[in-house]
Amino acid sequence: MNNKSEILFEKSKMFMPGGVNSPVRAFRAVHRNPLFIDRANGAKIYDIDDNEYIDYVCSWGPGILGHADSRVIEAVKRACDKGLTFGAPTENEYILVELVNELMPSMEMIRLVNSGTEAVMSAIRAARGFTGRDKIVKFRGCYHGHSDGLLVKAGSGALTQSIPDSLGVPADYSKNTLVAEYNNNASVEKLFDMYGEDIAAIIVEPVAANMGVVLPDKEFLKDLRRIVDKYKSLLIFDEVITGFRLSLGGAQEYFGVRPDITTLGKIVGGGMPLAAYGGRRDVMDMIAPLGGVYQAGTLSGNPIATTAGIETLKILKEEKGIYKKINDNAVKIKNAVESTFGNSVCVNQIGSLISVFFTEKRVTDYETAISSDTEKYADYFNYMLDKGIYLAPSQFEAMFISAVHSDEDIEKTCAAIKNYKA
Ligand code: KE4
Repeated sequence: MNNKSEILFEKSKMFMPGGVNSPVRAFRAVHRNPLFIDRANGAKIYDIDDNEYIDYVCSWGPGILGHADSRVIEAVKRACDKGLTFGAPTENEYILVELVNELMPSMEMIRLVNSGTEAVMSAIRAARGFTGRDKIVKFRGCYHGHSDGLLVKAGSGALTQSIPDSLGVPADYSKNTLVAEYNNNASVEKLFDMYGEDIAAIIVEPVAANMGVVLPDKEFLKDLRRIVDKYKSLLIFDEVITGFRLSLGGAQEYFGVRPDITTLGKIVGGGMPLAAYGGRRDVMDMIAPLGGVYQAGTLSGNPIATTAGIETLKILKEEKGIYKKINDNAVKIKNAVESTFGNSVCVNQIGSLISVFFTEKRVTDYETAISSDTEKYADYFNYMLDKGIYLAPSQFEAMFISAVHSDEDIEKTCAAIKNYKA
């Protein structure tokens, strides 16, 4: 039963829009009220009615080590005893950015911020400040946080709620955001043929994960690099999801394509509100107090969040076997889904990212992603939830697998999938 969640949801709706602090959490796409979570440990989360679930949301990506990893928790507890925030430089910030640079050498200089949205907003401003150009290119179905100029044909919750272009964003803001089609370099070339001299940057999810998981075609990313070089524009990899997940060096290591700027979030903060942007030194030299691109933040790089990030990255660096384990588990789930549903679904999986699309088409872009039957997904979600398996409450999100999903968890998940009857 979920009585306590139901009661708390009714009360929460009185003081928070939709009773939540981020739209996708409201479970609206799956036609049920959300569960209020009391605690989590390892691969499990527990709602306030004390129901246990195997968690494949992992807080939308940060939870690569599983919930409440004791090493991270102990480090955070020790850091808390020294004070929560000073508004001044700390050694932790240096330790974290040095680690990020070691793992992602394209990030020659890095600024820490508090959310992926803030990282992307700042990266775009840096690109515009560096190039002196106003336009940016994004891809339909990709989501880069909720800053005004990027809420154009956005994915994730914007797609789930069917508001990919948000109210409240003045046309003046979005007119500089050009939209291309994912995996369609011709659509990018066309925009550059028309506006090339005024395009500051392309921003791309190197693996799209906000229209569900959509893999880049073999030459897609390399060709974006070619196009930006031709027009002296910049290439921004939004690695908020793929960073330290697709590999220790992220998608840029996995695909061997070097961006000019990278944005990070989620794993880099180890579950705390911490994100980052960074890249070419000549671009980042534009950032205040060095250059004329202003960006600031009261809690940026705070000692608690940097502690969680440092501990998380250190563990990932020391335990590289994690990647084979989480990737292999994703393949097991993919195989279970394909053997159950056959051609009635499209399963996109890369590394430990996986999405099940309820469509017979191959999902390679926004158009094919939205051909999915979201009602069938909702039915699948509810069936799995009733089996104690917590999936993303939206067709247009990813499943995330952690290092501590046990063989038993995966077997239980695959068994539930195999027993599903639409
Ligand atoms: P945040 O501002 O939510 O930390 O990060 C924004 C963001 C930027 N770039 C990418 C590629 C992202 O996936 C995100 C946020 N991801 C969503 C899940 N698809 C966050 C979940 C939510 O909005 O509640």
